[in-house]
Amino acid sequence: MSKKIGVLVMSYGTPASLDDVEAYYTHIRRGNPPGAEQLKELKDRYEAIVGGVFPLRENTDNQVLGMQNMLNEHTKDSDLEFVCYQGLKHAFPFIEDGVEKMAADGITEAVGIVLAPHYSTMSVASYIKRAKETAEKHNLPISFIESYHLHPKLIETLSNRVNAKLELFEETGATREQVRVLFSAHSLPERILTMGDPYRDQLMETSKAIAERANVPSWQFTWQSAGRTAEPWLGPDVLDTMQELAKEQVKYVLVAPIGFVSDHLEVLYDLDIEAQELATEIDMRLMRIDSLNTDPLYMEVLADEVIRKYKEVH
Ligand code: FEC
Repeated sequence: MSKKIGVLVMSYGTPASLDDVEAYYTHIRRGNPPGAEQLKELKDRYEAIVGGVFPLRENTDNQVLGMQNMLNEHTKDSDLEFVCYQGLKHAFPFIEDGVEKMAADGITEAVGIVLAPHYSTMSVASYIKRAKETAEKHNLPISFIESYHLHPKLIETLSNRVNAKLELFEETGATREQVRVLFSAHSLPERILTMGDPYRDQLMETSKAIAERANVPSWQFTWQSAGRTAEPWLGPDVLDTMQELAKEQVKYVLVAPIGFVSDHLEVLYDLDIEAQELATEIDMRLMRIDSLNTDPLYMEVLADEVIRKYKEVH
């Protein structure tokens, strides 16, 4: 009989319906309900997404399934069976629900991974903390992958995506040199830097590795999707960067949101609607690389990392 290992696959989470947005937003704000205007503004953003309101739910479901299939493929000739459980940061099934389900199913060993390649105290560390606390209550040993931002297959697939869009620019008359590639990721409060957080450095490492592999002649890193709070967030924001590039007469921009692994609000609204609107205003041609979603190479990255982590602790 094969040995069952639980895999807690953690992701940000999204509301289940428009009626759920308030509870979701309140959870993100650590229990403080948003004001009526803030709530309306967030609902409006969800409703503006082309092709459906909450794509992250289906995308995460598909990623978990894709990862499960990849793990089965990798372990078919072994006596190990990895079983994936979903745990979301801000929506049902919460991280705690995922761990509890593993315990209820009789899982006695587990590995946890986040659907975000870069480590930060405000993202991955907080997922891990919650999972660990619940696992301890159930005496369930669980080890975690903290980051995988330089996994060769991640760099390969992101480089392919950058190349594909650079070629599209070339087909429409721009040279590669004329296109500025903007690698981007979710901003965080500036105070993470004084905490020695590796987030920014890891993002720079991923950007450099892709730029080298894809032979990108002209690139820079920028932040996006900063939170609506009073404290300073890491910048420059993508919209400010675009304005600066317009002043430098840069006409072609390719945005590569390397901190995200699927299509959701921060990609489909912040980049595809908000940044596109600005691009039209300032007469800039803006494209974005396709999101990873269930890209088989990304599924391989996740499966490789889980198997590697399991072997490391055994
Ligand atoms: O499609 C969806 O429904 C969800 C899209 C979504 C993703 C996402 C990923 C990250 N966030 C990160 C950090 C913060 C911090 C705050 C914060 C706030 C929001 C709000 C929404 C939201 N985030 Fe998010 N984030 C997504 C959506 N995020 C909506 C609330 C309204 C707003 O400010 O726009 C500030 C609150 C706090 O202090 O906690 C910080 C990071 C990631 C990428 C890593 C990960 O996926 O965990 C970091 C997707």
